Amino acid sequence: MKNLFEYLISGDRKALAQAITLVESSLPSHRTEAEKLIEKIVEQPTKSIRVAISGIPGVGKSSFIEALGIFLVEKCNKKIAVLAVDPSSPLSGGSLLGDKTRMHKLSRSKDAFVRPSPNNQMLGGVGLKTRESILLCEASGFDVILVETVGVGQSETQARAMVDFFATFLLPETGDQLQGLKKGIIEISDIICINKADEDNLQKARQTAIEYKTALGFQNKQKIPQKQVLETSSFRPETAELFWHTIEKMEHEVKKNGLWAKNRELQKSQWLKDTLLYHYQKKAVEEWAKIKDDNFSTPYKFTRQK
Ligand SMILES: Nc1nc2c(ncn2[C@@H]2O[C@H](COP(=O)(O)OP(=O)(O)O)[C@@H](O)[C@H]2O)c(=O)[nH]1
Ligand SMILES: [Mg+2]
Repeated sequence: MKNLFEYLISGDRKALAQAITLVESSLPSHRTEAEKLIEKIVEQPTKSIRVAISGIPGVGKSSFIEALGIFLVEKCNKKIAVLAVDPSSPLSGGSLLGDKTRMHKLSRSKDAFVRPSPNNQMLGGVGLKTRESILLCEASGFDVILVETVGVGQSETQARAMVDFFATFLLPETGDQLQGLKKGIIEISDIICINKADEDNLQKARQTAIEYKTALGFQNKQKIPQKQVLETSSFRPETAELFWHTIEKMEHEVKKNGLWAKNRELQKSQWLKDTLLYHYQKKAVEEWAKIKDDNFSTPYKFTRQK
């Protein structure tokens, strides 16, 4: 009889779902099994590309992923996996459900796999399980892994360290409220998408795109890959196509000059860091629960003894 690993690499959909559930489980026996499985699959060669789609809730990430995914499946003959990381999911329980319905056609395609990643309270938790899920999707034969993530603080930095290319989605809004955001977004992103560039928003989107292009400035001309600002809309499939051609061009450039491999090494190093953080934080919580001493005015003595 075939085992989970064999079913997984043969592209069996149920095995992939089962394997992701296994890596998401916090039961120690599942953890051991999950680690063995991951150790086995990293030996497999993969040809995948990992792309993060980041932005505030409501900016249109899921709708755009639906348009992009359908283009990739139907026109490029690709197999697409979508992992949605939503750190706010316990609060906005409906949003992941919403995502599935926004990706209605894609989730039913035989060449697509759509999976929300649950929140994990622990530092490094979200990153760890998503990274492992990416590896599982790759082992299962998916060519493109899209990671949908809410662009806030730590989750954004974590997602950046898991992918080959990072796209930030913004709404067409010009003016001062954007100024503070620009630097961080520009640093972290390969592509900035001014989304919902359609209907009444077209003019405003163009204006916003100009602002971001100006903010990118001359320096960007010497960069590899050059950061891009695009006007996108899930109502305009040609913008999903443009998005993908932009990614392909960047992929070609970074593969040519060795940055691709370097970035994958960084991703691996960050995986180690997240794993250590996860491990030691768990240990710290255990230790904290054991400390009965309530005779202290500051907690420093507990770390000084080490
Ligand atoms: N005008 C316009 N509305 C959009 C577009 N994409 C999504 N929306 C709407 O914006 C809302 C949020 O979309 P969703 O894809 O769930 O955003 P997410 O939270 O970033 O994943 C929904 O009501 C969509 O119908 C777009 O390209 N143009
Ligand atoms: Mg969404």
